[in-house]
Amino acid sequence: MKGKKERGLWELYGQDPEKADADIWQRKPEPVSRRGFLKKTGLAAMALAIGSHIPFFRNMPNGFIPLALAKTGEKKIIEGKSGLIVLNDRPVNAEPPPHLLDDDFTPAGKFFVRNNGLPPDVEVKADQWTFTVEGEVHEPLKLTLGELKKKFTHYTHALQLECGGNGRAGYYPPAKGNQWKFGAIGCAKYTGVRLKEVLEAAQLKDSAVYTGYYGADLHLSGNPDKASISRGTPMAKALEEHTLLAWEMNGEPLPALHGFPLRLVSPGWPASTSPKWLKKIWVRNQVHDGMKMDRYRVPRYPVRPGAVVSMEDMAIIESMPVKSLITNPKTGIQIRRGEALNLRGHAWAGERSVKAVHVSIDFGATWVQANLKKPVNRYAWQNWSAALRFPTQGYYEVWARATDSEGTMQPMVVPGWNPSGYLNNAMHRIAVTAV
Ligand SMILES: Nc1nc2c(c(=O)[nH]1)N[C@H]1C(S)=C(S)[C@@H](COP(=O)(O)O)O[C@H]1N2
Ligand SMILES: [Mo]
Repeated sequence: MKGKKERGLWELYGQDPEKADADIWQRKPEPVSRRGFLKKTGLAAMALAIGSHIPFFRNMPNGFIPLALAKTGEKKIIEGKSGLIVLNDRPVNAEPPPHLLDDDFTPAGKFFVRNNGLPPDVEVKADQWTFTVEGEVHEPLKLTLGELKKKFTHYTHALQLECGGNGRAGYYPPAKGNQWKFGAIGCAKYTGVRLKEVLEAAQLKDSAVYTGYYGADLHLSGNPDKASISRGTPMAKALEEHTLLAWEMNGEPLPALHGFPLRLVSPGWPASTSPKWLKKIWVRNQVHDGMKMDRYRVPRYPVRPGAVVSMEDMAIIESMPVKSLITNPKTGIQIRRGEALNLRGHAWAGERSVKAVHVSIDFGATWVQANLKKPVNRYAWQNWSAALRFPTQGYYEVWARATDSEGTMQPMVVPGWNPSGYLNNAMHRIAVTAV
């Protein structure tokens, strides 16, 4: 029989580390206060609830809920994806817990899926897939994927794609939409051609200012005249070297859920600007006004949580902000005191690069600089690692914080509330017990 001490923290409290990120942002104190923990905020009460002494207790921010006590979430499974947490099954939306994102390049089987509508049944051979370039161009194009592959130079880049709503679950009052935690980010190697070269072949008119993208997926209503989503970007983003019309992900044809046979990748921007099952590029003489162009916006100035903000006061999100993840170990690990814990993770910063990652084991009182690699190419996430030792036995948390090339740091707490819950780049943390 196992003694109480040998059973991990997680077993003791019925927590599964894979689910433990659910309330990592401290958004809801209720589940914890129900345990009578907040009422008796004392070292003894907290240590009792966690089942371990907390060496850096005095550094803990007032009212802070230890990760070990965070509320748990639900777990379901979807086909072709191992261990992803399904947030919705119609449309399909699923994300991996952070420790599944440990690979340098995210395999398709672990890559988050965000669908706004119903994916098409692609019946043609990949190379017979057609798409058009129209609007503010002198030479409208209708190309097959086969022709695209023949006519233009191929490039392979590792590119980060993050949903604008990644981290939405951290906002309070809650925003409508998928309650993404940390996993709506991935960095895969995409092979394709530069959108720039295709637009040049179509000869842009001077009036071209914005793109509008259309995919072959159906609106949830089934109405064929309605797009599920149709977003675009200013011309400058479309003309960047790393904006690819891609048909391969990690050396394989794009999987059905990720846009087979052709998608666009606008790296570093909200992934809603990276259409899957691409059928049409409409070059616009104004900001595109397609489906959900009114979404993916944030207030131009800080607003009170829960505020109603008018459309004039909202700006379209462009680059995603600086962020990092701890992908090894998995939260909830137990180690021997004095032994080195090898930490690994990734950091990225939208259009910028990451210049430093720091980690803390004392609730942010002191920080140690991690080893940080350069990106393999612009817009790839950067790998970081650190070896940490824990001075005494007890409950610790490892916090990670990235700083971008302009000196902007990730916030420790959830940043500015916004009505649709975008851009939560608060630090990631894991629970560690030293024995
Ligand atoms: N055609 C089409 N493209 C789309 C979407 C969609 O629903 N339909 N979702 C967008 C959003 S909001 C995101 S976050 C990314 C997700 O890409 P992934 O499913 O390959 O991770 O695809 C984008 N491209
Ligand atoms: Mo998204």
